[in-house]
Amino acid sequence: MKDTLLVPFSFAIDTVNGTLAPERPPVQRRLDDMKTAYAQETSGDDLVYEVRQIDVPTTNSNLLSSTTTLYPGKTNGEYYMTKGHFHQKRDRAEVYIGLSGEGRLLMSSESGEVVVEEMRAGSVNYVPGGWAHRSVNVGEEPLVFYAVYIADAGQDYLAIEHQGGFPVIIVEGENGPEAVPNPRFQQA
Ligand code: M6P
Ligand code: ZN
Repeated sequence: MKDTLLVPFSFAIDTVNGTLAPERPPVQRRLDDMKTAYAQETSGDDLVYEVRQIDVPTTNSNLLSSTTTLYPGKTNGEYYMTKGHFHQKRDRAEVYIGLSGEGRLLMSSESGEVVVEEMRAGSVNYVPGGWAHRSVNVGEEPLVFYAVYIADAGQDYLAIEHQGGFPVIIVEGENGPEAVPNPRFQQA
C-alpha cells in the first residue's frame, strides 16, 4: 500500500508560556483531574498543566509532538507534576527538550528502577522505551518543555495508578527539591 504523503508544516513555540502559532487548543489538567496522582489525595480547580499537541496521523511512524506548560505550585508538600504514564506500546521512546523553568523528569521501569533528571531551558532528556515518565515543576515559573514520540505510542495511565504512583515523589527538602520514597508505591 502506498504511504500517504503529508505536506510539510511548521509551528512557532512561545518558549515562556508554551503556546503555539498557529494556535492549538490546550488539554487542561486541574487538581480535580489528578486526585489520586499525589501521595496524599488532593482536590481543587487549580490549573496544574496544559498540553498543546501538534496532531499527525498515528500511522506510518509519524512523530507526534506537544508542548507542556506545567505551572508552579505544591499540594501537601509535593510539587505540581504531570500524571505520568508508560507508553501503551512499551518499546516507544520519547525525547524532551526543556524550553523554560526548572523541573525534574522522573522515570521508572516496570521493575521499579528510578532515574531522576533535571529539566531547564536547553536540556534534552531521552526516555527509552519501557520507562514511565512524569515531569515535576520545582521552580517558581512555569516549566515549559517540548516532547516528541512515535505517534502510535499511546499513554497507559492505569499501570501507574495500579502501582500507587511512581516509586519516589519530589518534595521540598532542606537543600531544595529532593526525591523521597512514595509511601503509596507498591511494586507491580
Ligand atoms: C508531554 C508528553 C505527552 C504528555 C504530556 C503530559 O507533553 O509526554 O505525551 O501527554 O507531557 O503528561 P501526561 O500525559 O502524563 O499527563
Ligand atoms: Zn510519553
